[in-house]
Amino acid sequence: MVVVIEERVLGLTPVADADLGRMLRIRHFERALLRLFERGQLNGTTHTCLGQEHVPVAVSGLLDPDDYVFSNHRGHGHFLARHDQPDALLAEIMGRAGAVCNGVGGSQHVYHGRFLSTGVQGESLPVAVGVALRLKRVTPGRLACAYIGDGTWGEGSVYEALNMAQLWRAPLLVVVEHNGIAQSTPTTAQLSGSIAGRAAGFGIPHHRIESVDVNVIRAELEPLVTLARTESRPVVAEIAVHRAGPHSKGDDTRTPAELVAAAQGDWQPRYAEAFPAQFARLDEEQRASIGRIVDDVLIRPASVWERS
Ligand SMILES: Cc1ncc(C[n+]2csc(CCOP(=O)(O)OP(=O)(O)O)c2C)c(N)n1
Repeated sequence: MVVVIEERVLGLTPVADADLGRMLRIRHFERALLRLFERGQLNGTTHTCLGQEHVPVAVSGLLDPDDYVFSNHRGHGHFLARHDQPDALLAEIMGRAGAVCNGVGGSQHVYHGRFLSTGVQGESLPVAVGVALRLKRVTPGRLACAYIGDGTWGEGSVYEALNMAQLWRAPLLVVVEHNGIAQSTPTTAQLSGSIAGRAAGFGIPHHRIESVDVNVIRAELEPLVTLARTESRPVVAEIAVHRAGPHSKGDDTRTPAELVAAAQGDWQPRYAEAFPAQFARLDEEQRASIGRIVDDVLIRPASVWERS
């Protein structure tokens, strides 16, 4: 399918309220988490997806309710783009009543419906291949979508999984959020060749997307998703993003120049400039909504894990 998007404001196409609202909802959720940490109201660790919120919003618009989603350590946006339950996710991260996994999974290990995340790099892909094969047999046309970072291409399990996925024609959509850094290691210092070349080594179709425009990303992804569904095969979508926040909380090792470049690549100020009235309205709506959710979750009792 060829999608032509002509109307642009400051390089961005007009965005639906539902998409921009969800991107801002995730942004305010992540900011709230960092504030809670600063105040000592959140324990453990967390990795926010600041700067990358538009990717799962674009991807989720192409997913079917029966598809599976596999997420990683930076997974709040992946979850919130799929399930609009910020209260249940915040309760999970804080170990409060109403937590999506009774508070035993925390930020990185969430299992809900057809969503599964793991903090162990490279752990999800082999599982996603197995689930994709099951989907192929039982409900043809459905797929497993797995989000991984560029740094995770250093894990051997990624290659074992891609090998079997291609050999067995598993309907697998691998979404690579390429932010150019893995914790504190620049990708240029740890990845030889390219992700495109590595996918090609297995004969797996690959497409790299440079835009921060949610409509453009979705339009460029759509043919790949269709290929995975109709021909039952793995595909790799690599999306260039900027990590607008630290790796986890206060651990940003990038130089001032690199931080400026990351801020300039962030979708948020660009949407604010291109669509000021729409942005201001939705931003205020989501800021207030997440604020109410935080206040509500903060006064909840501790979650209780009941074995079933
Ligand atoms: C097997 C394994 N090794 C190391 C870590 C520690 N760790 C967590 S995130 C991360 C970097 C991941 O980089 P990337 O895949 O590019 O994702 P990003 O953090 O940039 O989103 C590392 C080394 C881990 N979680 N799992």
